[in-house]
Order: sequence, then structure tokens, then C-alpha cells
Amino acid sequence: MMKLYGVPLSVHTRKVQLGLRAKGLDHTLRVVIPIAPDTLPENWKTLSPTGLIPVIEDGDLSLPDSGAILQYLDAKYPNTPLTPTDPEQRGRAIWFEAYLGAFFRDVLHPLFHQRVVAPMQGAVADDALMERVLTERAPRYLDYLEGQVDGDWLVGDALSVADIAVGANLVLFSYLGETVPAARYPALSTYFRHLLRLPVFIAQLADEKPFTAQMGFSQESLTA
Ligand SMILES: N[C@@H](CCC(=O)N[C@@H](CS)C(=O)NCC(=O)O)C(=O)O
Repeated sequence: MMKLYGVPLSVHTRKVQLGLRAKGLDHTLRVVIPIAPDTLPENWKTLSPTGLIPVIEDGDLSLPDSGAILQYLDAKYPNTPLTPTDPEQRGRAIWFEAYLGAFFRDVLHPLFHQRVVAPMQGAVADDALMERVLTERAPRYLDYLEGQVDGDWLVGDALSVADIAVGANLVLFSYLGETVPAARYPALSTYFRHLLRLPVFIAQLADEKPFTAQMGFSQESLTA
């Protein structure tokens, strides 16, 4: 069985778990939290040259990076393709996945750091940075997505890596106490709600529950 190193509260681990679920592939989870050294396996530097999660092991292969892993899974297990074959749709799906990577770096990573990591380390949150992230950066990304969403799927007519990337990121956004207000983002909020009703997302959120409970994150607005 495939082995996944990571933790479901991580956006990029969640992306891989959603992809595995969509394809009906079982996996075992080895919890690795990069900022908690006691969770790192002995060979972690070899498994993850960047030190980031996730990493999978499938037979003899060990592979880091959620984007690379999803491409590998699609090639190796082509049932329920997650990357469209149509050239335009394929390009757009990979673009959205990359765009959400930027959203993670510019918005979620600093928010997570200020709201979760800093208090754990007894550090004072940088309010000016949080303000910038929430009033300038986040709306720029959400406005763009609002203009791109047109129905149930971001690209084509089935779940793709683009939807997985958006959904995986917006789940953490919600855990961090932020919403996608329907008044400002009608298309995006309806689309996100549709994703949350998919069996793969329902199963994923159910499996995340012990981890969210431990961190004091609420799933209420996601499962209501
Ligand atoms: N491009 C990578 C990004 C992975 C990434 O940023 N992982 C985060 C968790 S979601 C991480 O390991 N953070 C720990 C750290 O920054 O030290 C991917 O798609 O897998």
C-alpha cells in the first residue's frame, strides 16, 4: 500500500489525499510535521530534499511535492483522470494549481505562521502583516478566482487538480477563521460549497477531524 508522509492539516498533504481518494487508492499516513523535529523519520532529508511535506512512497519510488505526486498518480493510475487531456484545459488546470501554490505562499503560510506557530512559540503576532495579508493579498487572489469560476468545475466537466488545489487551500483558509463571503464572491463561494459536498471532500474532512480537534480548528462552516 502507498505510504504518505505528511499531516492532513497541510494543504499539500490534503491535495494528495484528495487525489488518492478520487482514484479509490488506499494509503497509510505517516504523520510528519516539519516544524516538530520529533515527528521526522530518520531518513527525512533523503525522502524530502526540501524538508517540506508531502512525500509518497509507492513500491520502490519515493516522490515529494504534491504537484509531482498528482501527476505521477494520474500517469500510473489513469482511472478518474485529474489532469484533463485537452491541451487548453490541461494548461489551465496546471496553471490554477500553480496559482493556488502562490496563494498558499502569500496568504496561508503567513496567516498560519502568525495565528498558529507564533503563539505556540510565545512570539507576538505581526498585526501589520496580517492586515496586509487579509486586506490586500487575499482579496487579490479571491477576486481573480471569482472571475474564473463558472459552474461546478474550474476546468472542463469533472474534478481536476485545479479543483483539488482550490478546495485544499480554502479548507485551511476556513480553519484559520476566514471565509469566502457569498456577497462579494457569489460564484466562488457556491463553487466551494459544491466541492465540500463531494464524497471525496466529505471523507477527507471526516478523517481530518482528530487533527482539527487537536489544533482547536473548527469544521463547522465547512460541514454546515
Ligand atoms: N510545492 C510543495 C509545497 C509543500 C509545502 O509548502 N508544504 C508545507 C505544508 S502545506 C510544509 O511542509 N511546510 C513546512 C515548512 O514550511 O517548514 C508541494 O506542492 O508539495
